[in-house]
Amino acid sequence: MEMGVVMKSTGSWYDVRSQDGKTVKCKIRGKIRLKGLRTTNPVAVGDKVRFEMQDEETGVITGIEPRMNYIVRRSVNLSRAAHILAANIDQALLLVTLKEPLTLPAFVDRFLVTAEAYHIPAVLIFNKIDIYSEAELDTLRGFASVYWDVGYRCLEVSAETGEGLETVRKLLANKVSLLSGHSGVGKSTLANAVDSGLKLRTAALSESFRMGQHTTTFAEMHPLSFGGYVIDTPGIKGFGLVDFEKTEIAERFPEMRALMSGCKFHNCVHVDEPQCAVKEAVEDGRIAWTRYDSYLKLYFNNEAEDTYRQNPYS
Ligand SMILES: Nc1nc2c(ncn2[C@@H]2O[C@H](COP(=O)(O)OP(=O)(O)OP(=O)(O)O)[C@@H](O)[C@H]2O)c(=O)[nH]1
Ligand SMILES: [Mg+2]
Ligand SMILES: [Zn+2]
Repeated sequence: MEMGVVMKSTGSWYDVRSQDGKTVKCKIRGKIRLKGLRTTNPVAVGDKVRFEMQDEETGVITGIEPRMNYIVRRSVNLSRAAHILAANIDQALLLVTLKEPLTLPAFVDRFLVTAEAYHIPAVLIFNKIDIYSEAELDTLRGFASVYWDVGYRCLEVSAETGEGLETVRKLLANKVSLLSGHSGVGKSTLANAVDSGLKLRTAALSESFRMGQHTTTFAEMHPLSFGGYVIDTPGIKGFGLVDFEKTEIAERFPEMRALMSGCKFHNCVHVDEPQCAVKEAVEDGRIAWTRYDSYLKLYFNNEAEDTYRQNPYS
């Protein structure tokens, strides 16, 4: 028996990197199920697994080590089953662009709420800053300041010009980092730009639209030449939450969590209760209305909003 880490999962085959650094194609033997969690993928990228060689080249996964954490999303339109994006990650980097393509606050907030739920530090990477006009940069910075104020680290970068990439390298070094964000925000391009040893496939937006699919089609973990790993993932459209109690949602907004004890009612859900410290903070601007709006959408399960068409920044 050997131990390894799942680097890639393509349906029924998994690339497992063994401790001596070789990659073995593995299948799963029988049923591997985690208690409680109904997922479309029993084994995810980042999972530490036990495997046995079956023949010279291929192996069989016989068990998974307990996960330190995992980040999960619910398929928005399909089966609504949970999909584990990755397991055992140190941090989640969300790439955000306000154009080409447009990323909405509701999407960012859903992602952050999920990361909070699994206690995974999240960083917002504003990529493609080379394509913004001065006025658009102002809008971008206003948007970023909302998250900065809450306590999230925000970086402005350009995978194209190289701006900000040294900071990204420092952030990634010796950690396992998940790269997430809509299709076309530049996840694979950024990975290639920080580590010239990586040769991930990228494509212009128009191309990937024409192809009707994402350029990156499977999550894959890549070792970085300067230490650590990045997990490049296919772009996601919507981000459905999994298994949340309604009363837990506000706790996933750090700025609401900090004020909740000031609400008159201990079971306040910050919707229409009187003397609600959260609503008061929204009214006087200490909590951003976009964040509160995202909270309400989550609270009322209004998922369609993730993909609406109008541009709230214009
Ligand atoms: N101008 C500019 N273009 C960029 C930047 N980063 C990426 N791009 C371009 O954006 C397009 C999409 O980049 P990808 O890296 O394929 O995007 P992705 O997020 O990996 O997309 P999926 O794999 O479909 O999820 C490509 O044409 C890149 O060249 C940037 O900082 N500035
Ligand atoms: Mg990609
Ligand atoms: Zn309240």
